[in-house]
Amino acid sequence: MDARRCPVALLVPPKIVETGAVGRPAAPARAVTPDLEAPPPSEGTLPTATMPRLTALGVALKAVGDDPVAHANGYICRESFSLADRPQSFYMIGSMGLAPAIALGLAITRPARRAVVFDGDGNLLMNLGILAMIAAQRPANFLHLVFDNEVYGSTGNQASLSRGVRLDRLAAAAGFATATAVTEPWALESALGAARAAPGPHFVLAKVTPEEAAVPRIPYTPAALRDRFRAAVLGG
Ligand SMILES: Cc1ncc(C[n+]2csc(CCOP(=O)(O)OP(=O)(O)O)c2C)c(N)n1
Ligand SMILES: [Mg+2]
Repeated sequence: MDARRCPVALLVPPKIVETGAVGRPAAPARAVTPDLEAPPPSEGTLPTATMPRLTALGVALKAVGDDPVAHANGYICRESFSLADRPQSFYMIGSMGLAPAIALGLAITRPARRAVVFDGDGNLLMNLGILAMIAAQRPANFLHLVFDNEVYGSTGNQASLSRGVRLDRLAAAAGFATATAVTEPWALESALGAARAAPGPHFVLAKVTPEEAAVPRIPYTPAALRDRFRAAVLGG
């Protein structure tokens, strides 16, 4: 690049890049990479999660009915797609942190309908300011559900800061109408039922295991996803 003074593209096959792996043997696949020093557990630490994300997604998809859902990118999309693909599911491809902003725009422009976001801990941590934006806008029809597996699961389980930072408390401090943390499927179902019965914005933190289901990639192009989502939302 220096010699030719022009941009260079490097194509790196999967499983080559691992944070902190230089000079030492590769870590076993999918082990949690302790590359972040976990902050000391805050008061009121939640019980260890036992609920796989796929189970939590199944509960959530049932609870939201026909509501439009903006999904954070990565395996959240893929697992949701594998359980129930629907035109009112928008799967973010590539961009982290932006699903709640899409759902917020929808909530503001379509106040008669609910807007839901299925978010990830890593995604939310990349755009924490969105909590303040949602709280400031106070959309009564907004539901922010975070599947918190405490890792960047889609890229190999690098540890995220949600292990020691209660994301639900950040949402409560920002000014969400309600903020609940759950670790069990029944509690998730009940939290989502309560959220749908009262004005929001609501925040639900579902603590899930880093387990990943063997699921296919999203087969649609970003443009096709945009168009079918737009048609579903405008038609509903
Ligand atoms: C700006 C940016 N950085 C990194 C990535 C690669 N990436 C895709 S998904 C993902 C992990 C997302 O973590 P989380 O929201 O916790 O979801 P999980 O995979 O754990 O379900 C990462 C790092 C990306 N797509 N965009
Ligand atoms: Mg995660």
